[in-house]
Amino acid sequence: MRRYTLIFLLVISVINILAVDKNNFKTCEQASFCKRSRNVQHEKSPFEVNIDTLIVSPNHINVDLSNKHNGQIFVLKLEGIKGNTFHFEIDEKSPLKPRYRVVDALKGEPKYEAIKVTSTGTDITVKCGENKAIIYGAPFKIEFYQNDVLTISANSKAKMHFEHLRRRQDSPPPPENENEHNENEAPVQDQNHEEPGTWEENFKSHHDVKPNGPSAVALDFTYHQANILFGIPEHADSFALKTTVGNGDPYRLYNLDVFEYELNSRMALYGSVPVVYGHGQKSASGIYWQNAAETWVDIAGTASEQNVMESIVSFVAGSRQQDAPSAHFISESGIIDVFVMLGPSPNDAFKQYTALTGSGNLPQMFAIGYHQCRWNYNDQQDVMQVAHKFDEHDIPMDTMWLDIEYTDSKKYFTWDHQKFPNAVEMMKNLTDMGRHLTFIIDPHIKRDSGYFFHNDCTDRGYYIKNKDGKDYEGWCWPGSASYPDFFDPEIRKYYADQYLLENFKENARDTGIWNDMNEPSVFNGPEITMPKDNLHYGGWEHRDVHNLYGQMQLVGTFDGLLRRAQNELRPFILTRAHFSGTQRYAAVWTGDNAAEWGHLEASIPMCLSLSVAGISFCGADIGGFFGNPESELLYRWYQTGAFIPFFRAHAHIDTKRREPWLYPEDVKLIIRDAIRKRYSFLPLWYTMFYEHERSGLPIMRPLLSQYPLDKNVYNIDNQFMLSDKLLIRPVMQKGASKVDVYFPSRNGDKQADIWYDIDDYRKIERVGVESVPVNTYKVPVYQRGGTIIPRKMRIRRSAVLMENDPITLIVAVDSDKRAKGTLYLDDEKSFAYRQGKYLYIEFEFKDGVLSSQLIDETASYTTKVWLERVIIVGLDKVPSSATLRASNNQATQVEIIDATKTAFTIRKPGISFMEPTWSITLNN
Ligand code: NBV
Repeated sequence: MRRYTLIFLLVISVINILAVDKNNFKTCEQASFCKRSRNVQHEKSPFEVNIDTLIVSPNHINVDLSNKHNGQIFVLKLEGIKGNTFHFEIDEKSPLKPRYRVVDALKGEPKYEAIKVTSTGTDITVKCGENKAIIYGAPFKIEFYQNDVLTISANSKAKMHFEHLRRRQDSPPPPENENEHNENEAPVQDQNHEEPGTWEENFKSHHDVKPNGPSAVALDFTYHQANILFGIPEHADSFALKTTVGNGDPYRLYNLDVFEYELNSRMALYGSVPVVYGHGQKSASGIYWQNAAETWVDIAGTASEQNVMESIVSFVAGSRQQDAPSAHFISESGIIDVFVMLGPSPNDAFKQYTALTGSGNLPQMFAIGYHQCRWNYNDQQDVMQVAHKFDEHDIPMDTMWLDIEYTDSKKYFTWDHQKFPNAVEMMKNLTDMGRHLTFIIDPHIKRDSGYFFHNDCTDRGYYIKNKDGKDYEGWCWPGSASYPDFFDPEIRKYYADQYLLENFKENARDTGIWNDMNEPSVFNGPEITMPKDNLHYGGWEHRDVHNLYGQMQLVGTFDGLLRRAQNELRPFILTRAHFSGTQRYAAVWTGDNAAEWGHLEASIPMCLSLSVAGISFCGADIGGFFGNPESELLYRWYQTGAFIPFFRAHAHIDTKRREPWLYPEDVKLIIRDAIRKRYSFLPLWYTMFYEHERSGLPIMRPLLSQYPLDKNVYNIDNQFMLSDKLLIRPVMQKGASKVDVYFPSRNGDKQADIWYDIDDYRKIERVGVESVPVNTYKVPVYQRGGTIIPRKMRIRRSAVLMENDPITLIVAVDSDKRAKGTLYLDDEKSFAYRQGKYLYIEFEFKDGVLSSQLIDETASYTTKVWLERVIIVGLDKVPSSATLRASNNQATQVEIIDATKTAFTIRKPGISFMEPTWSITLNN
């Protein structure tokens, strides 16, 4: 009997190892503000506009709103922003104390635009450019029109909820004069009927004292032109959001360290970006809900969840019209602070979001190469051996990574000298190989009286405080730990200083930094994070700022790395926690996934959601963090990861070593091929990263960005585009010998683009699904006809060493036999490009001539890079030769080689990319 019990317990524990413990995390029912706000049900919103209070300014209006149920007064401010965007805020008119407003998410002050205001009776119309917002007075709602098309409305479902700050009935009476400004306070008798959890809340053994009482804000948005909604990373779920109303919990945004996270889940994960886009055939739009407190988003009416029965019933009833999709945002505190982005195309909406929150900085070239990580590389020798093995097996690799075990007892900014007696020499050896090192620095600080960082933070009062004003103590890797308050500029400065070489001597000016556990993760805290009643700089509760904490650490790290190299090198940082604006500081990875096929598949919708939310530099642990990937899973993961912006293999400390050469030779060769393919596309990647910084458009894109009219692409999660050039359909099923690839339509009907398989230039010109055979090496990737892609075909040990290598251009023509493309070149590491030290080149192929010219004529850069070959794909005839003309018009004949039915090569034009203009004419 006992034996069976033991086996049973063992089985249960194994099952547990593979699944998230949901009991550690709240449901909406258990988060009292979510429960209260989600249940708000009004036939008619109690909020009304007090039109007499309207004040019109050149860029904005202000007007009071009142809640007819309790007499509370609020102020609505609405303003126009250049580029089809509106912003509005709703706050209490006379709050008991100020409510939190998010800092640092926006990249700066938005560019406001003049408005024209008319008002009739109770309603107000605010015109801005071609767009307008109509504010309806009673009941209150706002409609946003893009060029006269109703695109988004706010509060049309009457879900607006605003819990004004109030005093608790049993609290001591306030000092006499304090009440003077608050004549609008709620009648206290209401409080007798308040739900449990309103004034204090328990979760497991944790008690939240809620000194400010209820403070939730909520509002619904309807996307009138949309069929699907997407956004709100980070969730391990489909790209298109599912209907949650009447169907489980809303999506949750609360930065959390979720151990062994589950797929197809709306549970919160490490990051939160509160932006929801809507898309339909007519237009796309978005709502950015700027709030850093715990937030839930309830979704209704999305096509992905359209119930078949429901459609039959509405068809029979004669109304085929489905309700437009809607998103109901619910946050625990703060104000209502909303940006309405009116598109009208998906790419317009993505750009509107990055115009507000910024785009990612162009990384150094090494950072877009391949990263080799595991928890942990044991010592200095191990690191160097692995680096050398990559050379031995002829596999490129740019960065070795060190996880927490390199430190002296998890004290960051120190090294374990037993294992790493000479870290500086190790870094130098890597640099000599053309490689880099990235190491981890977590935010928890070991409470150890022999640790300078802890002593400084204690002496100077740099730690986050608990509700009683004492240094908060939690439990994390080092044992008892405290957390610096990165919201305080002085503390950030101190923290940034720790990265400087004069302070941290065993560091180098170009190491990358990995900020992990920055949700923050607290092993013994409520929901594995920090208590909400903890206190920050400015007296704000942790409740108000939680989702921003990790980002404020990044602000410090970024500043430190900049100053470490005298502002000469672009910092490379990887972060786990993220929020709106994180892209300005760091790359993001999707945390602790598992060595399972489902997790490989999930990496695509997860990175797509991050990409449209501004965070283009995204990736997932190659191979899966937990567990041991079988060979096939590992190589399929490498093949997928090679086409995803951040390309890093990583593994849990308890997993078997999995460097490529530890697998059978044939598997190693497939992995090598995938990594080498990545390196051959580095010039394209680098150009895409530059263009992302410049335009704000994502690098990795959902198909709807290029094919907005094709409804079939709206729910595709296993294909994506890189820029507007490549279509990727990775192989993500075990044992697959073929995969279905969907070739999208340009007009929502039969109009196809031409595609060329990047491996053999096979041409595909169709709309619909094609079953493509795949062998172990095959990754179905297609270049869109009409594009020109730069590649480098001489693969070296690292990206850094390929700097001066020549370029191959792949010209893939469209149905008019034309194509266009770009190439960006600079020193691949410094900020000199911001002073005009770069070349940004445009290529055009038309009427049998390939020409090159500078996009930015004032920029210049001295480079050794030259044109090695041009492969022209999709022409019917092979020319006899080609003539190259440089800017001085001197003509040289160049040879045509390797002609097949679909492609031929112009051999060695040999022209330098410093040549401002040149052309190659095909001769018949
Ligand atoms: O630092 C150890 C790990 C790290 O390898 C991983 O990538 C992070 O997501 N870290 C989390 C802490 C604990 C994981 C169980």
